[in-house]
Amino acid sequence: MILKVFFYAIVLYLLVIVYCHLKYPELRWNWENISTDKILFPSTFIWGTATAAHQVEGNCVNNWSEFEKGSKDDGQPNIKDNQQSGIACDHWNRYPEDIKLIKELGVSHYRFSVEWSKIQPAQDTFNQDALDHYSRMIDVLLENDITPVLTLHHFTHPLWFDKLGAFEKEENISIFISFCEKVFHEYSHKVEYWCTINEPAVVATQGYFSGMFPPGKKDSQLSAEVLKNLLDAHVQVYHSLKKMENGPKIKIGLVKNINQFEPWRRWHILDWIMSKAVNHFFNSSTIDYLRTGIFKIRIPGLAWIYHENPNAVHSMDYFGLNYYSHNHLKFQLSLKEPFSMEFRDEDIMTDMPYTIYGEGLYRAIQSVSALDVPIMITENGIADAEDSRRELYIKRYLYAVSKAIKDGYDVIGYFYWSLMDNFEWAFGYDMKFGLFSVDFETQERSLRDGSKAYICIVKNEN
Ligand code: GCO
Repeated sequence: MILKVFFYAIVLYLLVIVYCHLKYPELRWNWENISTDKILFPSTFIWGTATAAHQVEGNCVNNWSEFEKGSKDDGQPNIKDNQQSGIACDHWNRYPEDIKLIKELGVSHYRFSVEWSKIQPAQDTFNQDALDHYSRMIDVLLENDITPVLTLHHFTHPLWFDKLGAFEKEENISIFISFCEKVFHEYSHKVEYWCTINEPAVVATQGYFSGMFPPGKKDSQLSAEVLKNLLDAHVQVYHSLKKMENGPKIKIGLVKNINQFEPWRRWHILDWIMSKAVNHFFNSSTIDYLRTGIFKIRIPGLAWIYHENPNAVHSMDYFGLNYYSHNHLKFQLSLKEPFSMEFRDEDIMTDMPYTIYGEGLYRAIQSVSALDVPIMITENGIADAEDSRRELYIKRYLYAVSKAIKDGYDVIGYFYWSLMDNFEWAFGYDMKFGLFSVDFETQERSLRDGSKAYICIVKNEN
């Protein structure tokens, strides 16, 4: 009898593993046999580059600048080596010369974010100088035939909003909506593309699960609630801006980072369960919410939430997809850290803790195509201080985009992250994502060799 049960258990285990293995393959292309030298794109394809206010402007006083001064429970600084964003790339003052750099790339679009704490330094005060600043910057972009793509929330918010509990509290969403309406009122006659919130799942998981981002909390249920509130905030911003003057003709999207979580050992059921649970939290809960209007996270012992918002369906004119890489998770017996991240020897690392995986961008496009709206790649790029892998990265990932278009996916544009080296959040200035390197002593910018691959593809000279 025992033998029989044991036998059936083994068969069942094998069946489940084979099913998972076939249903969720880890796509791998044979790059040896693929030519990435001549990649073609439709003539209407949008080419751009991206930054975010806190990472480039300098002198921001917000939830991040506060966090940069602090340390974790174990005494480690919140930011690597206690770095602080400070004056960053001084983009606030140097934007005219930076726009010349954008021109040099040959791209037609620039994605940037406005800094909420500068525009609304107190709950009852809008700073006209800050509003005029962005207005001028938009004008200079337009004079240079660069189309502005404006992000309303890119990780940062004012300290007064933080003190109110930020997106931990559903009732604070309306405060964010008023800010968005103000900004939309100012610029909607000259900005055609808008991004509501950048990477809600990153804000929620890094801020409230891993504690790597402000407010540095580790509370998985709260993390799920913050994600729900951020997504609801996106939906409400979308519908309220759409009702405003210029709303109907403006394109508004949510920006979401897709990062696939894969089992390290494809025969190990616990690695599968781990990776499925993290994928569910980080990726599919958001996509399902936007598709069905139902937000649910059901991970026993971790987070349990069910919420309906029918307005989430049709709450975007395009989907902003940020994609960098995937991660392999290996189960480990520890409540504190139930998995570790592993890397295969044959994979090429970036300077960030992830590998070069161009196939993943193709897979990400496939998965978000379920939403049935045009897809804009709002971020993709490599941290590569030595500049030894940038060209390879650009060619592989853009090959994946061109293949997706050839296969019928509606990808309308691509923004390289980032225009120039900048403050890479918890990693400080160590990560060099820039097409242009920045000497932070002199603020001098120089084009990296590896970036020329991007220029060639943009100009169709590859
Ligand atoms: C994010 C942000 C960017 C990052 C970039 C590189 O994904 O964290 O949108 O601000 O700098 O992704 O990590």
